[in-house]
Amino acid sequence: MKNQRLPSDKEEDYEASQMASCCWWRSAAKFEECAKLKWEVPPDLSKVTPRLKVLREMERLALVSLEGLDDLRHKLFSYRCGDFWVPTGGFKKEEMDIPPVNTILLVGFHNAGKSSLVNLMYSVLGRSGLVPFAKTTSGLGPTTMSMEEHNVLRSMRSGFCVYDTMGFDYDRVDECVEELMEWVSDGVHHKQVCLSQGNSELRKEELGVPSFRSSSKFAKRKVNCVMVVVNISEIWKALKASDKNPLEDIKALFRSPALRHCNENPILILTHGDKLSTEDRIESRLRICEHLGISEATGVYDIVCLTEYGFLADESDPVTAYALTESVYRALLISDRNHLPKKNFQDWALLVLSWLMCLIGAFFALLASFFSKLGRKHIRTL
Ligand SMILES: Nc1nc2c(ncn2[C@@H]2O[C@H](COP(=O)(O)OP(=O)(O)OP(=O)(O)O)[C@@H](O)[C@H]2O)c(=O)[nH]1
Ligand SMILES: [Mg+2]
Repeated sequence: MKNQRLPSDKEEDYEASQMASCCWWRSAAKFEECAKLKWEVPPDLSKVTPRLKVLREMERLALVSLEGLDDLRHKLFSYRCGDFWVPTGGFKKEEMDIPPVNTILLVGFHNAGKSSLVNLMYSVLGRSGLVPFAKTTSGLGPTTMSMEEHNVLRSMRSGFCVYDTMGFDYDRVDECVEELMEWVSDGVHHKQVCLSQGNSELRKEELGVPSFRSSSKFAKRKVNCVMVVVNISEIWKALKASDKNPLEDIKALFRSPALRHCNENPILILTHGDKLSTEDRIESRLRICEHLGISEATGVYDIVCLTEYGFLADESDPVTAYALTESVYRALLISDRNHLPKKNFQDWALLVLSWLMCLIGAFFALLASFFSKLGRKHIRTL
């Protein structure tokens, strides 16, 4: 659709009708108020309720999407890891420990839409058309069985990669959070099996033993930023049935100490919004953000991965395409802000010294236990 040539006035009409169909929030109650507030000088900030903030944020995305998408996409294309780093703490860039690529980890519960989000990234950022790269689920079982590294720009010079992970289980949140801690503290690699999730032996078989063995050859990546993907329609349905458990589980995941390692707050991606009415879609976003204790308008993106017709939203929906691109851009800003200085000689010396102290401590503990046993034996023989 984007490649069709139309006379300029028809092109404008087409763009206007296309925008109208993408701007689902404009039919919301209070939208008029949002528009009125825009023209108020100075704006009365006491009138800006959380609902109006969401509407304003959606309007912002719509406003910049047509002009800004190509610009932002170009920034991602030419991006090299560390480009968004800003000098802090008196260090030079070459003194910082900047990896070859930044790693964005997608996490969420089963069926949230993580793999669909990856496919949408390929489509919007990698201009791959509608070729699905990540396998999505249609049945009951989890589809993504191991970590999958994706270079969504499909470029050899890409400065970031995206990791699709296996969906978590609502019944086993504690285990999931523990495993997430391991991913964040130890790093992740392509084809890494998610062991705490269900039957790991079965999973190894499904992955194929040779590929499982060779998986250790894939580069280990430090997680630089996390995106939590949430099926907003699932949460809303549970809330309507007075079941707060899924919302609590999302909170346990979102606020887990593991995610505090990388950045202040993970980025929140809300999917499946197309399954809700406009009012429910806004209301559920407000409820989720309030429960998580985060702003409803910053660092949160409502991204429909699949339209009601089963197609990827891609560029035919400029607002979705822009929101997706901005979420990746934000993830890279966060990643580059959190690089640490390289270890210097003093750090290495301290590390070696601490290991040495541990060894000496263990040696003396061993000696103590040996001699105490010897002493007891000696007393018994007397
Ligand atoms: N209507 C609608 N369907 C979606 C959306 N996102 C994903 N889906 C569908 O939801 C189902 C689950 O999507 P996946 O992308 O496989 O979810 P996942 O999080 O990768 O699931 P696991 O790999 O099992 O953890 C698929 O049938 C998708 O087509 C969305 O925004 N709207
Ligand atoms: Mg998946």
